[in-house]
Amino acid sequence: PQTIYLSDYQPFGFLVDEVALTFDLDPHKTRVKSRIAFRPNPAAQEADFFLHGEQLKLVSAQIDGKPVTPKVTERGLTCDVPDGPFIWEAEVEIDPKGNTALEGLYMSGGMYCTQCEAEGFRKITYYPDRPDVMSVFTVTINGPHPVLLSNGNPVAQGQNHAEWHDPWPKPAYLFALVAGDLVAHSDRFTTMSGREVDLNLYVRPGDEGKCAFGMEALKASMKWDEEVYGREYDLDIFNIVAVDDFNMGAMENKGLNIFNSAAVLASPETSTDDNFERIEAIIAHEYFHNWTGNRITCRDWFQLCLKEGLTVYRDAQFTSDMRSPAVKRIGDVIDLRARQFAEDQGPLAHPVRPESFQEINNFYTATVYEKGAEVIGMLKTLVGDDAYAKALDLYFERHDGDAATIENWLKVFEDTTGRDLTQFKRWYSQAGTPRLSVVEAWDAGKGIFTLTFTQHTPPSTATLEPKPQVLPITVGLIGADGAEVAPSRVLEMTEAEQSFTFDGLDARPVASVLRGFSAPVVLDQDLSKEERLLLLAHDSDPFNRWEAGRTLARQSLLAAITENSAPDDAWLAAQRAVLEDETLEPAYRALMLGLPSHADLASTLHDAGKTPDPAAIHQAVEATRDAMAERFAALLGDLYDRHRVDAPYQPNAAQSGKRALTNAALALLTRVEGPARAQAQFDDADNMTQQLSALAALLRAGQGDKALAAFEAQWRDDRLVMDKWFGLQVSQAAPEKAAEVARRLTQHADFNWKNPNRFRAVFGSLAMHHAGFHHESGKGYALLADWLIKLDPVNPQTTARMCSAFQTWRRYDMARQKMIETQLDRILASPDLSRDTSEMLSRIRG
Ligand code: DPP
Ligand code: ZN
Repeated sequence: PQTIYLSDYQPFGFLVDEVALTFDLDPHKTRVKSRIAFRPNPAAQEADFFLHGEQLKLVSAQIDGKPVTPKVTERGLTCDVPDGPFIWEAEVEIDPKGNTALEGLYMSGGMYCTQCEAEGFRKITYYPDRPDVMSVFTVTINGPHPVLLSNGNPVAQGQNHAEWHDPWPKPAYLFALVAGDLVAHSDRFTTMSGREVDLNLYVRPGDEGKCAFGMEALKASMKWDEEVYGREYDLDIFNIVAVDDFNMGAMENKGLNIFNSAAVLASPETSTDDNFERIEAIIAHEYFHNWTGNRITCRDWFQLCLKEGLTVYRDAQFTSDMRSPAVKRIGDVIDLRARQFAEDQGPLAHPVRPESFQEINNFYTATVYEKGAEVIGMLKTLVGDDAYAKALDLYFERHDGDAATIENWLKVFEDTTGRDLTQFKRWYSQAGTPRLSVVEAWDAGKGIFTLTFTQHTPPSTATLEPKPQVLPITVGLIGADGAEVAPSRVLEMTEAEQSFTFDGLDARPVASVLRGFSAPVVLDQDLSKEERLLLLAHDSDPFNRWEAGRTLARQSLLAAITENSAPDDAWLAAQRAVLEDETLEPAYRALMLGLPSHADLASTLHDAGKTPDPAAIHQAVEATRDAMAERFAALLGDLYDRHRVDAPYQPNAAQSGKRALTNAALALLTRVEGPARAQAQFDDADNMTQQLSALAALLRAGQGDKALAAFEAQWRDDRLVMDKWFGLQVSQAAPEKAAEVARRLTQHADFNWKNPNRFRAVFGSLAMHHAGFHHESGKGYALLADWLIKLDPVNPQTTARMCSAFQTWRRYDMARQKMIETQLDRILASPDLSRDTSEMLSRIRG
């Protein structure tokens, strides 16, 4: 396969002034007519007329009305064209129903829908399918469906016919079309300048009752973007469509967002609190793309982080404003460490702005998205809130309508602040997670406290010789009595080693370093246990307070794994004090009851030069949870009773927090009390959060068979709830049974493996079940490999994504490595392996 390089970028030889598309819909023989006005691009060197096109049947082509015979290959076509402006017309035939890859125009549950990012438009018609080619689109749709949608504003609606016009020039990846028998949940929004916007959430009949929350989230997002970023919506209509078969979460097509139904449909009976929060965030994310992604798009796919990092950062700000900032930040860091650190420290490591790829779909990664967002957060910390706001205003003013680059983005910060961001730019070009260590010195005579930091990024194939990066390190100092003696201050580290002093101190303080997780690094701070206990009890920074608890938990668990020791008493006592503190929000205390994941522990052991044993990790975590349950039993019972929600269900932060705490308590209590409480909660539940938490506790206790059957009988017709039913059985299985449970579920009549949500419910859960997936039998590896081989010809994108389950394989013992290697080679040997999967596996295998 061909490798594409950032350094090879060339503008396209032609500009597109206008695109008119006509669709005559048919499940197997859809006809697409295109009429495209091209003219030579004065900024381009080369003028080869190459149009992308894949899996298209070319029916006819004309230039300026005269038939032409282009040279057609598997990847596109070339044609001789006139010197000046000309009109290209083509008619192609495509097969939406045969399109199982879910890229381009395809069918899902009887409806037509599209997914064009990154390179799906070329499966719809011949076109320069690259984000820097922007044009105004007019779309005509003919087909026997009550709802016919495309981008922009509706210009004509008739029986089985619709025309749409999008006045905003856009790249082809933002094109969308939907047709089907859909119902709308409608509302209106008045923008800050008084523009009336029609809002519709289209769903399949039967799902009308799951729209209200998504609509409220959309209106809240529209208002927030006006208030916080001054960004107003720019069309008369905004449509969202829910689709069952979708490779990703959702897609920000101009004026017509298409969502995986799991990322938009919500009701108290069928969705958990976590689902509600995620839906709110994804609605916001896609809406925010209207400015950061659509009005200002990317010059090429290497700049993906320009829109994704910024939009993830913006949706995190939104969630913080809607809910609890501390809880949101902690959740994001847990996720960053689990997914992005694993990626950055393994064979798939790549910079936030990659420099080469074979298949761009493989770069919709935690690094581009989540580390990309961290980079924005660091920039904001370094320049300050006011300068950030000014820089963003300039960005929107200067680049509206552009296909922009990271250079453009950084330049607005340089121009507004006068800073030189040359070194900061390494965050975009270097792969790897920096290791930051800190040592302290205390000069009692002078009252000076010195922190000396050292940074080092381990080299990777992506970045052979990493150089020092700019690290904003937020630090506060705590006195022995727990009071803050120096408030948060941002230290700007630029060297490999650098010292910072704090003077005027009466006594040696304890340093609270990297508050708010101010940089995405691995921090090595040699604090004593007493110092960490002090931070856990008193740190005024809620993130670092939680972090102190997490570090103590990790240390206790590592001792349990390597020395078989009992859980640390002092840590448990300090944890109790936090749990009892009624001034702390319940959601925060629920997080305090969490433990580092098995994968986190495996990675920590690996970092310390030890080989992680998944079974030993599992045992240590179980023993620790048992100890917590026994020790805290009375307190947990009390928390469970005191924070039960009696009021009617609301998915808001306050109620969700209480449920998070009571359900964390329930999970532990079931260990010491048996299943009665969980069974009662299951029987009484009137919402999915309560029902599912109870079911999880019952399953873990080995007492879930009856509840599982009842749950299935109740929900068998609800696709999204059944995904939970499939997933939970795997995630709650004992390690030696997990692969067998997954295998049995693949034989269930409702295991529709071509649906990405269902496939992920089973195999995503298996891959996340550390002790189950890595069970010494190797059954987990073999089962996943069987199914990846089966899925690849049907849906390369989802297959390739699931391959990352193997990315940490070099951490484990030789026996496991051999078993995994055998499976990787078996997949690699399958005939006609997709470009997506073969790129992923070759990188993982190394
Ligand atoms: N651009 C989408 C998103 O991240 C993914 N296709 O919102
Ligand atoms: Zn996005």
